[in-house]
Amino acid sequence: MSAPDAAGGGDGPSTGTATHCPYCALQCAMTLDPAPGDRVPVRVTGRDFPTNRGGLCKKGWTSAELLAIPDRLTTPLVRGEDGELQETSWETALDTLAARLQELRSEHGPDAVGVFGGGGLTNEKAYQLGKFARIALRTSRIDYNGRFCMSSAAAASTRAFGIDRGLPFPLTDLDTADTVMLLGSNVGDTMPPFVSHLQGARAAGGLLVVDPRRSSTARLTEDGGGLHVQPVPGSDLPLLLGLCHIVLAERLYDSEYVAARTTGLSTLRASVASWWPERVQQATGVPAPTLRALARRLAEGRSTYILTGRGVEQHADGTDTATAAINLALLLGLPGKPGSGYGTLTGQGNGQGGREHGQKADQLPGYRKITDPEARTHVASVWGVDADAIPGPGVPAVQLLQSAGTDAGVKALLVHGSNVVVSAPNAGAARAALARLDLLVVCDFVLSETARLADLVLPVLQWAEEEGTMTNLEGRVLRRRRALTAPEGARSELWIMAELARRLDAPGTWSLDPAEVFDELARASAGGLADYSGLSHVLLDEMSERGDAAFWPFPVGSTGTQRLFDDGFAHPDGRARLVAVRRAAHRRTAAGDELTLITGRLLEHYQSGAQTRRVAELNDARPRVVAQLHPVTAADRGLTDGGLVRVSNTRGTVDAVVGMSPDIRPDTIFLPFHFADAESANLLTSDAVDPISAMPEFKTAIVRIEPIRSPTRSPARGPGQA
Ligand SMILES: Nc1nc2c(c(=O)[nH]1)N[C@H]1C(S)=C(S)[C@@H](COP(=O)(O)OP(=O)(O)OC[C@H]3O[C@@H](n4cnc5c(=O)[nH]c(N)nc54)[C@H](O)[C@@H]3O)O[C@H]1N2
Ligand SMILES: Nc1nc2c(c(=O)[nH]1)N[C@H]1C(S)=C(S)[C@@H](COP(=O)(O)OP(=O)(O)OC[C@H]3O[C@@H](n4cnc5c(=O)[nH]c(N)nc54)[C@H](O)[C@@H]3O)O[C@H]1N2
Ligand code: SF4
Ligand SMILES: [Mo]
Repeated sequence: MSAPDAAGGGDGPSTGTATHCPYCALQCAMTLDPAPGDRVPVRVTGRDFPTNRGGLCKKGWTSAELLAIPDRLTTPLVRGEDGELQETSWETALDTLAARLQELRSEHGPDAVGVFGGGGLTNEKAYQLGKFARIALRTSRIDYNGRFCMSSAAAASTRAFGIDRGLPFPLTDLDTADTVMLLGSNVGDTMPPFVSHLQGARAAGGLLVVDPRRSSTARLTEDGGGLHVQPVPGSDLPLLLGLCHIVLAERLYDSEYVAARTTGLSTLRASVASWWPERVQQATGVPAPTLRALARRLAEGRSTYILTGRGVEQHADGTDTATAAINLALLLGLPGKPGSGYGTLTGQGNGQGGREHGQKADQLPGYRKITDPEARTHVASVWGVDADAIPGPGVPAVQLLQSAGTDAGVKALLVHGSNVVVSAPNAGAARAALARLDLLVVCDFVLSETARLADLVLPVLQWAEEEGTMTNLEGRVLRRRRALTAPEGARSELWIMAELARRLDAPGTWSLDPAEVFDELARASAGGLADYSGLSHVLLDEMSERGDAAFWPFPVGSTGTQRLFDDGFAHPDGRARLVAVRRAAHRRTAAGDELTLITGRLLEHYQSGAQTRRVAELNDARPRVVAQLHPVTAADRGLTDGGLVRVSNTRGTVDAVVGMSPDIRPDTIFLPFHFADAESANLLTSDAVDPISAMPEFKTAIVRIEPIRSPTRSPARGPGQA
């Protein structure tokens, strides 16, 4: 790698490059300085910034390792006749790919080619990918991994508020809160610097955590008299229906606010009438007095926030559950009232921007609907095509993957920024679907497990090697800056799209300059819900020099929007909708000796682990999959701490190390999903989806466990790691 060019960045005293972490949506600010002679090309320092206040988690501190990984891809790889991936030139790779795409298109029609994007892509790449799919490939079949992440919360926010910005307020608003309820969110591990924003609530004894595990976040309730409730996994909907019931029955709700700012109270009231606390206790395992205490604490707070994470959203009833959380917040009069609110914690680095600019099957840039004729006309004019040239809505991620290679599905798939064979639900079936494809193309900078299956692998730039923008969990648009030159051979995805578009005779312009692509994105988003039209790279740089923040919507002539709901909600009448939701009539629960499997994250690993399993310090700390099990459950099945357990169901089998811990319910087992192949938790998860959002059921599966008497592998690490 060549020397860093230490340009840019004003927020710190350092001369280095001011940028943000490659991983999660907190987008902690960091400075990258040249580290000559060191193994890593740049040194990472935390930079003062509202979300992280100079702090970084372990993943952030070690992120420069990624730039120096020994197995970095720098040459296109094509599957040879011997079945192995072998090096090829860019020219050959792109010529062959374009020809093959054209063949498949003329044989089966344009929808035979699909695109799978990612919430880690910059806004520029996400935007360009949506455009590339629609007018270069002319396919409707594009979706992305945000479907696995934010789709339920997004659907719930959209129907309640008319808009979806994960946090409709700056994160620092939480600092002075005295009451914060976190539902299915483990920020202690998933966004460690976030915890500093919970100080006020902790000090006031108002941190309320709902999680079937005593997670590191749940533990934060122990010092200040907060409350942790440990419901049966997947029972959050009845829990929230019950809290709404209590709030209404005990007249704890804000009747003035509800009358002035919402619609739908009478239907909501009827829908929760039968969810009295004793019935909820039965459904959730949470004692009725605790439910009452929770409701009262929420209502008593001077400054109260309700926040949801994936634990409540990644279910087949995730949209309704998030909706029930919003209903509770609305009854309490929180959204849009100073010092209180509702939000969902976006996960991926650009999980927010990634869901605004057209990677989603039903979406055009600016959070526009692809079925809206006006939106189509506007975007078509920016793209330089007729509105008719833009295909209609495609299919959501699970369907896109699982139908691959069938008559109804795509024959080719281009993957940008996701390691789907590890992270998709029912991973065995997903892998089989990918194997049916005529053509799998993966753009990545490492040979991820998905790239290993590809017919063609294209090596791309990473994080500190390119310019761009990210939109963090608050809707704050940030500059990601280049700190060093990419290794010879790796190419920007903007370049790949431009080269393919040219070979496919696509209309439109295909700039290689992220600043230009951003300007086009800004024009395409103008007038949409997520309006970026007043922004540019230059303005963002100037604003960060001054310490100003750019929250969308940011139309031309504005200064952006820190708090979304001060003057009303985004429905035409300005009111939020209370949406009555019901518990699904039937959901199979664990019976007999079955357990409920929940899945989630560890501090040290990120997502499919494609990146963090390559960082020595992180991988040494968590080298393999550990199943968190209650000691009583373990003893009952003859399992010992550090021994091996086989976890299985009709979909698959995972062998894991037993990590005994009293922090989990005895009827529940937890597996992190960061590990691959035979250790992949998703071999066990179901691809049943939420009917509204198409979010898969990652957070509850039914499994059986048994000890493995004669271990095939010896555990690499000792006990207690789950
Ligand atoms: N270290 C690390 N940090 C990350 C990521 C990562 O992979 N690793 N990924 C980023 C991304 S993309 C995301 S989306 C976020 C996710 O951030 P979180 O939502 O905080 O992460 P999870 O661990 O998936 O789930 C949170 C909690 O939900 C609980 N849970 C499971 N089932 C249920 C249930 O039925 N009900 C309730 N109430 N809780 C349940 C789990 O026990 C877990 O503690 O993290 C981001 N940050
Ligand atoms: N069981 C279970 N499964 C889950 C979840 C769960 O809680 N439980 N959570 C779900 C959630 S919330 C999410 S967000 C998904 C995430 O799961 P994935 O979509 O698999 O996410 P990553 O592991 O981040 O994969 C990103 C891949 O893209 C590469 N990459 C990074 N940046 C770029 C880029 O700019 N361009 C390109 N082309 N490639 C890039 C990385 O090297 C990596 O291989 O997993 C979902 N799966
Ligand atoms: S919390 Fe997220 S953004 Fe911050 S350093 Fe850790 S991974 Fe990076
Ligand atoms: Mo996510």
